[in-house]
Amino acid sequence: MRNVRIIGAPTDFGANRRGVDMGPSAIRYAGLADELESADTEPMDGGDLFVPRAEERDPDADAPPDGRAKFLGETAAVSRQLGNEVARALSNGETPLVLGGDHSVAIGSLSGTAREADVGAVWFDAHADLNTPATSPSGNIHGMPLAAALGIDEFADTEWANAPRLSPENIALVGLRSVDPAEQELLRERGFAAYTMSDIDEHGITDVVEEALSIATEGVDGLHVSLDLDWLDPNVAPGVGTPVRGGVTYREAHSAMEMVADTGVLRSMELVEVNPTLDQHNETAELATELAASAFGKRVL
Ligand code: 4U7
Ligand code: MN
Ligand code: MN
Ligand code: MN
Repeated sequence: MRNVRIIGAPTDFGANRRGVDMGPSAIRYAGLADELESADTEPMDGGDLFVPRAEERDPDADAPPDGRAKFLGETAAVSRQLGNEVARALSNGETPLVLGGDHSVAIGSLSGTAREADVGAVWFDAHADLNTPATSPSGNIHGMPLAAALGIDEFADTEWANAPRLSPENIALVGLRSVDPAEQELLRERGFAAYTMSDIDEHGITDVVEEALSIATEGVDGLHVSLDLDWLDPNVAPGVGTPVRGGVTYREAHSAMEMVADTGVLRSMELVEVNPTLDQHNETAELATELAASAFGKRVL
């Protein structure tokens, strides 16, 4: 039986709408542990990491020389902690399930999961999260984690962000519908496997996710799944900070997560960007728990 190590990372300073720091609580209250048990796994809750409050810090205290990355020092501290927790869980034979928090927590998950093994990743998100401090329109680090983990540009020598064994050829982004100009250029130049909502319209969710998973798992030891709840349409996932219309449906999302389970190589996962203050009756957190169960192998029959 798979032991799932739940690690809460209640950040919200990586995003500009406050409230995603309540994500870990909302996801737990929505019944995460029961859902994971129904997927025949053994949930082990490690509690939450210490995360400073935005109110007590100056967002620009550690601003980079060019461009903007708000709360850079705080993000570095959380990433280091989380990287170590993820690596520790893996070395105990557990599967880390990180609960965000905003998507900047992916920096820590990726750095921890790609420390002792070659790892590929699928990024289920409306956004590409490939900005850097110089290209970011917002300065919010939740729009930068993939660039940070890959050491792109200004992130080349931020050692806390580095995911040493994450290979760029094994990254696939799925469900894109809001991509900034600099991100478009990066996606084209570096040749990441990127699938837009139009690709899903045209080829269907199963073909797209099958291709994404085969790219992400080719020749690596394990798969990291980053699930930003804004991947789904805001009609089914209203409780997110940066909703974008035209996302995947409830069934498409489950289908994708079931395909993740079928790879048999899921190594680590995160559920991010759940914002209970914008939600209706905690339904986005509930959805997150159900999708996690599907990814961990829950089946009807
Ligand atoms: B999320 C944005 F400009 N690209 O960088 C930015 F549109 O983790 C949004 O995917 C980032 O929710 C969204 O600020 C980050 C913006
Ligand atoms: Mn994201
Ligand atoms: Mn997003
Ligand atoms: Mn096509």
